[in-house]
Parts: sequence; structure tokens; C-alpha cells
Amino acid sequence: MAFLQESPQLSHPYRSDRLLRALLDRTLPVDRRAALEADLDALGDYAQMAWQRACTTTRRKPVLTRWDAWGQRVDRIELTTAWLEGPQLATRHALLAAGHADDPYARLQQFARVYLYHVASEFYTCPLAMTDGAATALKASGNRALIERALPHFLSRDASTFWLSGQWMTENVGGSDVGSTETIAKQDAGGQWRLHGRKWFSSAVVGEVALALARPEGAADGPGALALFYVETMDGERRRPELVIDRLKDKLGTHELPTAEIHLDGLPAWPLGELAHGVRQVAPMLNITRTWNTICAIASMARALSLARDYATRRQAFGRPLIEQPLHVRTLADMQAEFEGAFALAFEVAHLLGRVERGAAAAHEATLLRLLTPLAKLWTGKLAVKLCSEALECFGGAGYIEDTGLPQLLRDAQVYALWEGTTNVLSLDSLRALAGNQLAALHVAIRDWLNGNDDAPAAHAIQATLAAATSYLDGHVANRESLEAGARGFALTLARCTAAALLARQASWSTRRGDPRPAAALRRFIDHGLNRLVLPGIEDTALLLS
Ligand code: MFK
Repeated sequence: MAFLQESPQLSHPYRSDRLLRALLDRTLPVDRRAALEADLDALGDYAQMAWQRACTTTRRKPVLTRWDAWGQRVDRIELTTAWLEGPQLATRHALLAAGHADDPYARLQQFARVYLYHVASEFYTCPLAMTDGAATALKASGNRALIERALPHFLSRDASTFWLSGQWMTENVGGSDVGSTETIAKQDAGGQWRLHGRKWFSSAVVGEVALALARPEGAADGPGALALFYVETMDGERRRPELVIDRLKDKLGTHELPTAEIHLDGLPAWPLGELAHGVRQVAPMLNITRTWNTICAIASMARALSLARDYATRRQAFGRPLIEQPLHVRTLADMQAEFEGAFALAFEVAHLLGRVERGAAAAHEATLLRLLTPLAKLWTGKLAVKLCSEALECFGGAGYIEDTGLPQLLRDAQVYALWEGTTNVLSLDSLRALAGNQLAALHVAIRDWLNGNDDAPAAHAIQATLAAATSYLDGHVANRESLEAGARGFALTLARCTAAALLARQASWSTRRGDPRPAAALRRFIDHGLNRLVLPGIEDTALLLS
């Protein structure tokens, strides 16, 4: 019999995840920790089943049928099995409701669930993220009528009453420069606002609601004059005729997610608040969806690493398994250390969000959240591509073959750096976030996290890098061009410093309980370097591109 390679097996995504379990053990009160166990275990079961199903069935994509046989415009979208299961999963496990519970641990518990569900969901988490963002933006708007109308549906624990919301911002002019939005809001004779325009990336087109940016007719140019509107997409069982789906996007990844180009031809709309400053009003939504992006990015990394580690125990080459080969093991350990840093930062943002929302955070922590949200998003988005690419290489040629299910991990990972803002947009947002006292808040937080730390060289490296970043900012703050040119390196440096300090906190806790692995992750993470500061080199940059 010729040699046949064993396939990688996915170990139980919850039971085998020592990072998630340790984080929840350290952070949650005992009663909440115990109450969460069955739910997380069930989500792990679902994720394992979904992986096995994906390995044994032909992958499908959503299909748009625009016209029926009799010439009626129908814009019907057929979804994949995981998407059809989405509303049941989302409501049974309270993937949105849990995050809005009146509890400072609500977001942590919610995002633990999201982390386990994400890969199996086939990016059903994308509209869930936007729905969570819409719920948060509605609450922030204080618009009682819309809150009473939509929130019970968004936070429903019953699939039959559950609604999804889209976030209609991106237009042909781009996803970043939202201020150039061309969609117009006009009031009809009865005073009803109606939207006219084209939205270029609508990923929750199967949803019942959307929050949309539009320029009220006659308003000035620029972002300040935009308004944020609430729209409903359905009229009973039928999609409203003023919403036309032009086509589904043919994307590099996230194939199961039906991202659409749409036209709005007088769709009824209601302003959330004042008829201006729509970007400011949508910002709470952006910060929520960016947190989802972060958690989903680490979920993809966890999946890629889990499969690569399992395969290393099965794959024999040169007379021994990969797991016994020093360079391969070193590669896996390097990936693991980076992942552990990203995991620590992602869940700190999630937990901080819940504590800030419930008024349970210290003053400096509320300030800190504004900075850590873009830092976590931009760093994990990039790292997901790097780790998923490296993980594919751990399988050799098999990692390049579609029906192993592995290439999809890499294709899908690329979206994290684009979805909800590119790395550069988020780097610039980190600068915007520093307008308050955020860097001072980070100094305080890092000092707290290092309190009781047993690794003096690590603490020294973290503090030295933070000091370097602080003097870098001081040195460039007067020159906007050079500050922007170096913004990515600056943001990555702050992200790595923060992650290292959080790893140190987890390492101290774990070491005392007899687990030396987080301390090893910390040493290796620091060994990879924290400082990513760059000299802006504006003159040379222009020369090089001339
Ligand atoms: C899952 C798979 C998906 C399928 C594929 C998807 C592919 C990608 C599709 C996409 O297009 S995703 C892109 C989604 N778009 C974005 O994420 C927006 C990116 N652009 C930005 O983030 C800009 O920074 C932003 C539009 C938010 C602001 O740019 P502006 O127009 O220069 O606004 P400005 O004047 O800086 O800020 C306006 C107000 O908002 C200010 O407050 P004030 O009016 O009180 O001064 C800002 O402080 C505030 N603000 C902006 N960002 C904020 C924020 N406040 C809190 N948090 C933030 N993050």
C-alpha cells in the first residue's frame, strides 16, 4: 500500500484551549465561570462538528437570483448551511444579548462565545458584529422610539424575533473616506426621509435593518454634514422595492458571506439624532465592530495553530514526526508566542469594554479603551495573515490544496486588515485617540499589570520600549506629516508593549499555579522585539517613489 498521509484533526476548540480557560479562570467570579462552562462546551462541539462537515461536503457560496421565471424582481439570496443555522446559534447562545447584560463581565463572556463560534459561523459573525454595533449606537443616540422598536429584536434570545442590522457606510468613493459619502437623504411631501444612492459593500444585506450614512439634501460637503439614519429593509416577508441588490461581490475570501452592492431608491429612513455629525454618531458602532474584528482575527489564528500543531504529531518526514524536528518546533513555538500576545490584548479590550460600558472601570481605563481598540484591531488583523500563512506552510503542499480546508484560513484572514478600516486608517485613528490623556493612561495600566511580575528583564524591556515610544511621540508631535508617516510603527510598538505587559500579568498568575507556559510565551514574545518605531524618512520616501 502506498503511503497515505493522515489528515489533521481538530481538537475540541474549547476543552483544548488552555489560554481561554486560564483567562476565564483568572478573570471571572467563580459563579459566572461555572455558569458559562456548558455554553462554551456546546459552542466547541458545534465548531468541531462544523469543521468535520466542511471537510466532508462540497463548499458552497451564496447564490443571488434577481428575477423569477415570470419577470418579477425577487433579489433572493440562498445561503449556506452554517448561515441558515446562524439565527438559532446566535439566539440560543445569546451571542448578542450576553454582551448587553447588566454586568461588567458581560462583554468578556460574550466575546468568549464569539471566539469559539466565529470560524464555524462562516463569517455569520460579520452581520452579528454590525448588529451589536447598531445596538450600541442606538443606545448611545438616546432615540427612545428606535431603541424600543429595534433593540428587543437585536438582543432577542428567540430566533423567530431576531433581527440583523447592516452598517451601510462604504460607497464607490471608498471605505476609508466616509466623509465623501454621496448618498442623499431627501424628505418627501409627507416629511418622511428617504435615501437615494449606492452602497458598495453591504455584508448584512439579508438583515432586517441597517444604519446608513447619508447627506441630507442641501447640506454642505464633508463629514460633519453627514447624518446617520435607521432603515428597515423588509415589508413583511418581502424585501422593500426601494432596496435593489445589484450583485454579490466576488471576494478573495469570506465566500460564504453574501456581501452585496446595493441601490437605495427612496428607501424610508429615520435619523438617529441630529441631522449632522453622522460619523461621530456611528463611531460607537465602529468601535464595537472593530472589537469583533479583533476577536475573530485571534479565532482564525487559534484554528490555524491548532491544526498545524496536530499535524506536526502525525506527519512523518526524514524518519521522525515533525513535532520532534527542532526547526519545525521552533517555528510553531514562535507562532504560539505571538498568538498568546494577541490573545491577551484582544480579550483585555473585550473585558475593558464591558467594564467601561457598565461604569465599573477606573477613570484611566475608560480613556485607555479608546486607544486599545484600534491598536488591537490593526495588530491582530496583520498578525492573522502572517500566522495563517505560516500555518499553511506547516502542511507543505497540502496547505495549498483547496479541499484540505486550509487555504480558506489564509484567504479569510486577509479580511481582518481591511474590514472596518485598513491598518493605516487604524494607525491614524490611534493618533486621533491620543488626543486625550491616553498615553498617560497606558503608562498607568502597564505599571498596574506589571505589579507582582516575576520576570524583571521582561518588565525592563516593556518599560524601556514604552519610554521610547513616548519620547518618539514627543519628538514628532509638532510635525503632522512625520507623525502620520510613522504612525503604523508607533501603533505596532504600543500594541506589542501592551500585549507583553498583559502576558506578564497572565504569566505571574499561571506560574503561581504551576503552569510555566505563559512565562515561556512572554520570554519569547519579548525576544521577538517590542519596538517597531520607524524614522518617518519623508524625503527619502518621496525620492524612492519618484
Ligand atoms: C467580514 C467580511 C467583510 C467583507 C469584506 C469587507 C471589505 C471592506 C469593506 C469596507 O469598506 S470596511 C470599511 C469600513 N469603514 C471604516 O471602518 C471607516 C474607515 N474610516 C475611518 O475610520 C475614519 O477615521 C473615519 C470615517 C471614522 C473618520 O474620518 P473623518 O471623516 O476624517 O472624521 P473626523 O472628523 O476625524 O471624525 C469625526 C468625529 O468622529 C470626531 O468627533 P467630533 O465630531 O466630536 O470631533 C472623531 O473624534 C470621531 N471619531 C472618529 N473615529 C472615532 C471617533 N470617535 C470614537 N471612536 C472612533 N473610532
